[in-house]
Amino acid sequence: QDVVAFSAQNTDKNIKADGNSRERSAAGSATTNDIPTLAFPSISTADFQFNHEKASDIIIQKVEEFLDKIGNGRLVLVDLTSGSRILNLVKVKAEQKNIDSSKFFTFVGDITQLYTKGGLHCNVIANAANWRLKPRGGGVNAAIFNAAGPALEIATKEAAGDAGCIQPGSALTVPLPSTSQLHKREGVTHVIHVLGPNMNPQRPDCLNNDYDKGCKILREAYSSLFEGFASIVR
Ligand code: AR6
Repeated sequence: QDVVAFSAQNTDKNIKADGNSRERSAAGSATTNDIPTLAFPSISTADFQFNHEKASDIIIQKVEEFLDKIGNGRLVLVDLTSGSRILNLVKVKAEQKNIDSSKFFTFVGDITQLYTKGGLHCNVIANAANWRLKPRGGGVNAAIFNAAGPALEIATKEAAGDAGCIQPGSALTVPLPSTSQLHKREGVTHVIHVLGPNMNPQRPDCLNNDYDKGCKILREAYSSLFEGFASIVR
């Protein structure tokens, strides 16, 4: 994947950012950095090959549903590049729906370096996990486990208990020990693992293009994720 973290452009945009800017690139001030914030990747739309149009509709629908339930918290959809199709689809749809851009916005950057490289403090980050909650694989899952170090693996095992896995459509909130680099460096106190629907025949539980099931599971996945964040905020 083409990893473009934070460019100079991001900093410039931040300086110019106003209440109407849909894509924040750095949140900056001490005040905004105290706001409980969930950064989340677009679940299922890369390795799991879920349709982007459908996924973007679901993200918007679920964000609208949950914005009132997260108190003063914020939701931020993150992806690695400004050319991200899913990020741009969501950005346009959020504008069309007039969603409050101080409560929900998109952000370009690596979810494991949002604070140090982008100035955006997110106390909670979501992971697009695999069903065994294993650090391996690629994508955002590997990036988060790598950045967090072994503390996340241990805490994840503890939180998952005997089952040791999660079902598609569900989420697991894991408090991140203060020994983890991701906690120390980025101020991340919780990781919420989310398992989305899979349309990739090379991965377990492929739905073979059954989008009735797939959309239902993706909606459940975002509900579980946002409920997990709401519980942390409360
Ligand atoms: N920061 C921000 N966004 C990222 C990063 C990052 N470091 N890395 C990837 N993305 P994916 P899925 C974006 O494939 O489709 C894993 O191997 C990416 O551009 O990570 O749900 C797991 O183990 C895309 O928009 O997750 C599972 O087996 C989004 O994150 C499987 O892939 C999700 O891409 C899950 O597949």
